[in-house]
Order: sequence, then C-alpha cells, then structure tokens
Amino acid sequence: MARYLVTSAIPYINGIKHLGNLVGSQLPSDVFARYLRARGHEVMHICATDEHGSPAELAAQKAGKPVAEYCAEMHEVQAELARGFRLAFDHFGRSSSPQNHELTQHFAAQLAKQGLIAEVVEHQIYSVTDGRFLPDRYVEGTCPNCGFESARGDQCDNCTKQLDPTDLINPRSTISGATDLEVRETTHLHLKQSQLRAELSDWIEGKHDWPLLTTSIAKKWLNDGDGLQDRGITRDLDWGVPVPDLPGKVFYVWFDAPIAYIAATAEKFDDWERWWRTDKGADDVTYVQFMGKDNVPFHTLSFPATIIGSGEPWKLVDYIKSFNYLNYEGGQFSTSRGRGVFMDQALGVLPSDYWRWWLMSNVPETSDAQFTWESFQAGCNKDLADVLGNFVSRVTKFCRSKFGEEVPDGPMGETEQALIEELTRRVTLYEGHMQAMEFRKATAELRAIWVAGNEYLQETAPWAVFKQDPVHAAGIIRLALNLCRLYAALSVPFIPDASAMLAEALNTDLDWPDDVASALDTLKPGHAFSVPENLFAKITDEQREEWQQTFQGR
Ligand code: B3M
Ligand code: ZN
Repeated sequence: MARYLVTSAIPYINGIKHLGNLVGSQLPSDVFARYLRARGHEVMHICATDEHGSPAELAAQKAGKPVAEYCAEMHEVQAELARGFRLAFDHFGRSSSPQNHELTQHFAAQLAKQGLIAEVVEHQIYSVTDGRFLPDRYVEGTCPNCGFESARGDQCDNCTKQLDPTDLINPRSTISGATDLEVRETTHLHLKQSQLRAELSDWIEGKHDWPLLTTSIAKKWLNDGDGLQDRGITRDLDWGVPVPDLPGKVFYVWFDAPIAYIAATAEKFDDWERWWRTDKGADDVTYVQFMGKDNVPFHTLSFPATIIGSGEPWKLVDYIKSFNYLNYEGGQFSTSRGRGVFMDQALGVLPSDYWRWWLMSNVPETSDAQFTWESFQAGCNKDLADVLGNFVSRVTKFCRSKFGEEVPDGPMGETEQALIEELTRRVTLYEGHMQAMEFRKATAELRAIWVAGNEYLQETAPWAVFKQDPVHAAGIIRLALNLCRLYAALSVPFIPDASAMLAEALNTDLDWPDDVASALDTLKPGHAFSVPENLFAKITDEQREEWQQTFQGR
C-alpha cells in the first residue's frame, strides 16, 4: 500500500467545459485515482475551479454579475457536473479560497526572502478608450513566435508560447476592440526564474519515465532560452489574490492557480501538510498531475520554480501525464459557435458511463484524437452493449430461467482452467497499463477481458449442454456469474455506475482480484442475486443523426 496525491488541472471558472477538456485532465485523473483506490492505496484526489484572472472578470461582466457572485455560482455548476460525471475528487475546491490567498501570499513572501522577486517598473499596455491598463487577456494580437493572428496576451493558443501582452504585434483591446493603445509605466513583481534554470533543468533531465509529450514541451521551453525568462507575477486587476504593498494589483492567475492544488487540500483536510510537506510526512507520497498539453509549461517550469524557489520542503510533482487535443467531427470544439458537446449537454444525452468509456478508449494520448458520432455509436454499441451488457444479460437471465435467482452448483473443468489462465495473464497486463497510465492500452485489455467471457459462453454453450447435462451447465453458469462480478470490479475506474449496478444485482461487494482463480470462486452455490436491468442501451442510427444535427454548431 502506497500513498498517492493526484491532481487534475483546474478548469477555468468561465463557462462549461467540453468533452475535449474533460478527457484532457479531470476524467483521466479520476480513472487513475479510482484504480489506485481499488488497489488499496491511500489516495488524495484534488481538483478546483480556477477563478482568478481576466477571463473570470470578463465573463462576469458579460453575465452582468459581480465577479465573486459569478464565480460562486459557476463553481457550483462545475462541481455538479463533476458529480454527474462521477469524478470522485476528495475535494473540488476554489482558487479564490482564503486558504489560497494565504498560501499564494506566503509563497510570494518566501520567494522574496530567497532573493527571487524583483520590483520592476514595467511598460504596460494602457487603453485610452477603456481608461485602464490592459492585462494579459484583455489584449489580443499577432504572435511574435508563430504569426498566429489571435494570440492572447498570456499565451499563444497556436504554438503554446507563454507571452507578455507587450510581445504582441498589432495589439488590440478585447474589451472594446480599441487600437489606441499606449505603453505606460507601472510597478510589478517579477519572479527571477532564470536563476533557477540549472536546478529546473537537472530536475527535468532526470525524469526518464515521463511521457514524451511532457518532457518534449518542457525541454523545448527550457532550451529555447526564453522559456525561463523572469516573469511578471502580478497584474492590474481587482479580482484575485491581493499583492501586499502594491495596491490595485493582484497576483497573476497562473501564479496562484497551481498553488490552489495545495490550498484545495487545505480547504477540506486539517492534515493537508502530510500530503504536501516532505518534512511533515509527504516524503513517501507519489504525486501525479494530469493536464492538457497547453498547461505543461506552467507545470514543468513555472510552478516548480515557485516550489523550488521557496526554499521550503514542499512536495514536487513526481509524474506529469499530459494529453493532446480531442477534436470534434473534423474541426474544433467551439463555445462561441455552439459546436461540439459540452459537459452539461453530454449528460442530457446519455449517462456518464457511455462518455467515460468512449472518451477513455479514445483518449488523445499519443496524438490528437477525434470525436465523431459514428465512432461514439460504434464504440458504445459494440463494447458496452454487445460485449459487456449482453454477457451479463445472457448469463443472469439464463440462470434465472433454468436454476432460479441463486448461484447454481456444478463442477469446473479444463475449459474453465484455460479461461482462468487467459484472464490471469490479461488482468496482469491490464494492471500494468493502468499503473503506467497508458489508458488506451488499458481499455483495450479490459475489452479483451470482457470478450473472453463471451467466447467462453460461445464455446461452452450452456443452453445446449443444459438439455443433456444440467449439472455441467450449472458449473458453467456459476463461473459466468462470478465473471460478471470480476468484470464489475475491474471496470470500476471506467464505468463506475454500471459496476455499482452489477454489484448490487449480484448482491456482493467488489474487491480487486488478487488472484483470478479465487476471485472466480467468490459467489458460492446458493448465493442469491437478481437480474440487473439492461446495463447499456444501444444507440440507434436515428439518435446518432439527431445528435449530429443538434451539436454541429452554427
Ligand atoms: N485553468 C487552464 C485550463 O483549464 C487552467 C489550468 C490551471 S492548472 C493549475 O486548461
Ligand atoms: Zn504562436
């Protein structure tokens, strides 16, 4: 038994996330955390809403609400959606919490003590039309790195380069569209990240087992030279963590957001330090982060710079699992054009297990992936309805009609032995992929484990055997009912609702199989069960076409 701290990138407060966002952080972190718990590890699984910065201010303005009220409401909306998708966080916190205010100011003070903070008179974009300084996202323009014309002031969405608003070519105000922008002087705090280059470089170079996607992005920013430039960590905004002694300024959202992983733990747990301080018990914790590829520079350079630079024994991440993008029907998801499926809409279409299964079996691990309704229909119908659902339904219904709703008694033979051997081998592979966070491989193996049950039924044909040899048929069905239980246990990380339904119908607890042979001998003859409702309905062509229409956007 080990201790795992698992965090998902914290979703921005403004607006509801689409399936691509979901599969890039919150869902895989949940799948991994559920797996670890099922294996008996001690797990702390943390997420939160990312509430500061100009996107929140802009969205609140648009909604005509005070920003604090807007954030409180949207936090509830996102927390409810997380529950709807069965994202089992130990806490879903808020970056605007008092705990995060305190910790963010603490880190800034520590960094200052270590000589890593400079007060810098900056030249910043001031909009005459808007009558204010324009921080990060209030400015858009052309990326100096790749030429993308709609780069934001903080980062280019096209090449992922971290930017300062003054870097942009042809800048314009996103509030008014004004181009009468001037550069004026204002004092900000800078984090002298460049002084940490050697330490950060050594740290990343030592991570030989990290996904290539993570290390390649990290090394690109390290070695490009400007990835570790000293960076402004304050902004001219009202909403955020106030900067002591600099009235009217708050910390930059990307400075306080990762600190919110720690703060969110502290929001709920008095003993949070045993997860986060290596001098207070966290030295035996394995810390894993989940995120989309655009978040990688902030987690491989900026946040570690805060942690290392503090000079205090805070827990550094041990493994960063990052993801490519999920596209939608040959293009991108788009909030403004209503294109693609967003988390609230998805739950209106089908229960969460369908989405969880399809998304994780198509997770954009090694390259970008694509959601299409054809693929979604085919994947759900084949894997969930035809393979798993059908197996459970055939076995339980056949048993009910021939032996009643209790596990029948009968012998096992060579076919069963062969199946146990195959499953033993496959479960080991499955566990290996889960431990390695190779989710596509894991879902393929789980599917193969389900398929093995169907093949076993096909081969042993209990419905035919029953006519000559009912006791032999009883043996087959006893094993098959135990297979249902095994499937429920193994499938928990991906389809927790179906697993729970199945466990309830089988009138059993679920535990992870230490040994397949004994796991398949858990439900004893005479054990009462009931036939579960159909676990999965098939998606019809009419439904698929209707949904295709509904979500195609303008
Ligand atoms: N909110 C960006 C995103 O949702 C950002 C992640 C913060 S992680 C500390 O993609
Ligand atoms: Zn760019």
